[in-house]
Amino acid sequence: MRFHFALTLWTSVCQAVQHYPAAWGHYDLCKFQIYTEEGLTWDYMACQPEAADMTQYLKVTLDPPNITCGDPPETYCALENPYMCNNECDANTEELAHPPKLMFDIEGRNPTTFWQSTSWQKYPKALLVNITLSWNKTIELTDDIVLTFESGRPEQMVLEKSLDYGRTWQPYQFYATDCLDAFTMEPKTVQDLTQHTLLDIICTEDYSRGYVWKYDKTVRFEIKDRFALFAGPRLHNMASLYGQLDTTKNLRDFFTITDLRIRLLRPATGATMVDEDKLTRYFYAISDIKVHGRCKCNLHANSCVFDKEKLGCECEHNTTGPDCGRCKKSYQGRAWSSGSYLPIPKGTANICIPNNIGPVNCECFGHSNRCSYIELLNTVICVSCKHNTRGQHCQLCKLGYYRNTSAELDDENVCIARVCDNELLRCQNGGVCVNNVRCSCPSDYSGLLCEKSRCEAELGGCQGPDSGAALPPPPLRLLLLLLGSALLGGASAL
Ligand SMILES: [Ca+2]
Repeated sequence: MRFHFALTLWTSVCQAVQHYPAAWGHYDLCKFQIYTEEGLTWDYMACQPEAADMTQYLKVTLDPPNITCGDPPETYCALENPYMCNNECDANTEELAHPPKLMFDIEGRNPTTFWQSTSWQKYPKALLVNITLSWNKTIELTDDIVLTFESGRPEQMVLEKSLDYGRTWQPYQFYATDCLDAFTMEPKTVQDLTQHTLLDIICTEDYSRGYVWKYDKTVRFEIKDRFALFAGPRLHNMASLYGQLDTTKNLRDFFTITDLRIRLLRPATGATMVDEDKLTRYFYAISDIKVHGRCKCNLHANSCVFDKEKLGCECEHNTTGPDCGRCKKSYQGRAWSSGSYLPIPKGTANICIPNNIGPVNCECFGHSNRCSYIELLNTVICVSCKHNTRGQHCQLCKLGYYRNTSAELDDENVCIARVCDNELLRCQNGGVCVNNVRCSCPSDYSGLLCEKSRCEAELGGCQGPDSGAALPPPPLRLLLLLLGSALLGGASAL
């Protein structure tokens, strides 16, 4: 079953401006057709599947396997009233059975449907139940995990996660009526966390205390409060969160799971003493589990399919694998890389490129930092060349602009508008305009419009007729000086 609409191909018909759908900030599009001077081509973007109710795609396992009530049939008493014992459980009667699947059906109608465990008949041996939810696929959590208990919230519980399909487990959060007593941990709440301690594992008493369970039945793992540490209280600045997720692997991994495990360690008792005569008062019952998230596709897919009981990304950008975690066989021209949320809002696709294209850099002489792979031509071209350039590597000048021969290819002024004409932009000092592209200057002048005298450019000035030539060469000057001195001496003697 497909839970995200298929990629919509949207063709731009406007040549001058690239149009993108309004929702581009959500990374919901993997590629987009644009019009370049090379024709219609793809522009690639980072993309991810829409978040969804992930409980539709999981496998649930209970340990011990026979912990569900009703085999043989049992009668339970109410926790708040030990004399009200009309709760029947019979695994073989549909109306009285409480199988695990009732934790994931649609709630909101009466009566509430729930899974229920056997009672604490083996007291004082602990009533331990592990509920494992497996997706067989990495998923990224996008909202709070919420468990609804119909039996009173457990007095001790641990929520755990796995990132390797259940091989290893890490705690997500501890829950207890008394954190110090149960786990030797100081009680904390999610509000105590900061950006720096966001990854700390805490024990909270917020969801275990009190006996008013009829009105407060939920146990929560607060994903959104943690997001809010970066994105603000109403998650209005998701850009900040995406930026952090992009650059901090630990943060990204924190919200990523393949499995969840709910370890129920002690049921609600509603008192400090356990009523050993009425152990049928104590059990676990869960009516609903909410897990909201999206398939992790490394920003290379915008849809995820559930086929043959298995989730898989519909990979784009020439990637493959359940998480789009590698390049297709014939697209290994450079190392695989995850897409990036940056720069916001479109991100970077980091597509895989063909093997036979050789080492391809997005080489655009500094006039663009974006490239696009054209499958038809099996080549990579620069997209959106700036500074009046164009071409596969932005190495040519746009129509109406000319190559400035005095500038290097990576110079911002490499392409300049018409240099000279015979009306407004006349070549000076006798220069002649050649094809409007350059002035052909007389030998004494240089510059774009022959406006510079070569004398000015040379150090020490020019040897012109009005300057140095006024003085005779040094030996003749010395002779004249001596003659003058002799004449002046003679005159004074007269
Ligand atoms: Ca239910």
